[in-house]
Amino acid sequence: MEINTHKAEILLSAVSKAQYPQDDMPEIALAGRSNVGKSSFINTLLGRKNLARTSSKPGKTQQLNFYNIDDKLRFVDVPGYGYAKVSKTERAKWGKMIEEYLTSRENLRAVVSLVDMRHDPSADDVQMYEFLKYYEIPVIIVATKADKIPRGKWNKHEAAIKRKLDFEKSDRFIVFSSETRHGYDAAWEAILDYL
Ligand SMILES: Nc1nc2c(ncn2[C@@H]2O[C@H](COP(=O)(O)OP(=O)(O)OP(=O)(O)O)[C@@H](O)[C@H]2O)c(=O)[nH]1
Ligand SMILES: [Mg+2]
Repeated sequence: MEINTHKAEILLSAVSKAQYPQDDMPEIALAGRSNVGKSSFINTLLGRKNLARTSSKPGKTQQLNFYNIDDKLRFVDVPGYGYAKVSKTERAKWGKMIEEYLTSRENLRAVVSLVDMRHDPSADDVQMYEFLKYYEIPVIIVATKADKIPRGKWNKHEAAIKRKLDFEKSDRFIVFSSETRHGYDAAWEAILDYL
């Protein structure tokens, strides 16, 4: 499939099913801890500086943001989990919103699940991976912020993440950096494979 990655725009933001776009365009969702780099990943893949809002303040993305890419696919930026300063009520609302999208959205082709390459996956990261496995949603693990680790240590970090996740060999694992754009081609290739 030929995609003009520069032809991208935010389509809409949604908090519930009734607000999702009503068509059958394939969607790729981005999930991960708050501040892990989901919005940066989207911007990098689209060659844009700030289409998806990024912030050093975690918890910035509060809704499901749908991005239309060349009328061929959509990215869905999902609010990050594990942000401590959110109330219990907020967290429950968040959980319901994500669950509703992930378990019922027919357009969904795969989830790009981002983890911070510098650290072992958190309990939330592991839970997300298990959740996706349980619902048989194809998953692409993207280990981001690779620029913050010396190359000589990449293999060690990758192995540690895979071990902690109980990573399935048939899934894709991509080492990524929004700073250096390392992993750009591999990420697009993995995404297009699921469309
Ligand atoms: N060095 C480095 N910094 C990154 C990378 N990706 C993201 N960041 C930085 O990490 C911070 C958070 O990035 P975002 O893309 O806003 O993270 P997010 O996952 O969308 O966060 P929420 O919307 O709060 O869930 C920003 O300061 C980014 O510049 C990366 O690959 N390398
Ligand atoms: Mg974000």
